[in-house]
Amino acid sequence: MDVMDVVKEIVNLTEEEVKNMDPINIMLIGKTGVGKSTLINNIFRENLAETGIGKPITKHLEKISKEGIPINLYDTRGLELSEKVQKEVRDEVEQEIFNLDTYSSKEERLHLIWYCVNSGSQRLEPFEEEWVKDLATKLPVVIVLTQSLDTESSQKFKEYIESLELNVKGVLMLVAAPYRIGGHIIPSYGLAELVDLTIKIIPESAERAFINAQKVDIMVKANFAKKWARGLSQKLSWWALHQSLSLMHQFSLQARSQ
Ligand SMILES: Nc1nc2c(ncn2[C@@H]2O[C@H](COP(=O)(O)OP(=O)(O)OP(=O)(O)O)[C@@H](O)[C@H]2O)c(=O)[nH]1
Ligand SMILES: [Mg+2]
Repeated sequence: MDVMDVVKEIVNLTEEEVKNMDPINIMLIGKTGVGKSTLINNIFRENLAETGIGKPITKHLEKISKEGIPINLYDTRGLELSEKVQKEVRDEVEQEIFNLDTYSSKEERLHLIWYCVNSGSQRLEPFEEEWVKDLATKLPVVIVLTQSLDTESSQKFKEYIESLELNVKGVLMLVAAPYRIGGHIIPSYGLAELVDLTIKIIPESAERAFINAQKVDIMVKANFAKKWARGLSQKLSWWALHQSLSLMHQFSLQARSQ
């Protein structure tokens, strides 16, 4: 089923309503080669990721959208094993999450994260475990087990990840694009389920974004008050200086006249 059909079916919307729907903003994170761009291409049913159509945000981040589909996907790339690169990517991603949460308009605010892990690797690195836990305190996270060709071992991996209690909204197995192995074709599956779960999470996420926006509003006001107070104190000290100078002047005049 097409993603648009899933969106329409779940939310029960007409074409017109979908057009006017605020987009769902999702960030994809995961190690190099797990299949994030493949997932994006298959969500949009077009080769959009890595064709230069995305809007570059930073060195490792790109925003990918398609006319008529109310979903914006932020694709990260190059999360390699090197600790230096990992830190660089993580810093960029964290900064962008903060920026989108703090400075962007309501339509641009992030709703959730798809953290992608290759099922075949059967491994979630310690740095990923720690990062996912941290991300889950900021936004709803769905762990996407990509390239889940062997459903039996993928299911075991899924259960293992669930047992880690990372506070994520779900762990989902999928194959984003059909695989050709020898003469066989393994069909894709799981895309509609991912969109379905995502849309169910959105109301909670929108509420969180609203609360964050309020927090930000308070923060902005507090900052403004701080700046204003600082300006005032500068004025006050200027005023105090002025007063003491004029007092000194008066004293010296008095002293001279005595
Ligand atoms: N057939 C098939 N191939 C896949 C799938 N997922 C990933 N691959 C293959 O795995 C390779 C890497 O996938 P990408 O989607 O480029 O990985 P990525 O996560 O975007 O990697 P970076 O951009 O480097 O971070 C590609 O050659 C894909 O063809 C899938 O669901 N089906
Ligand atoms: Mg990619």
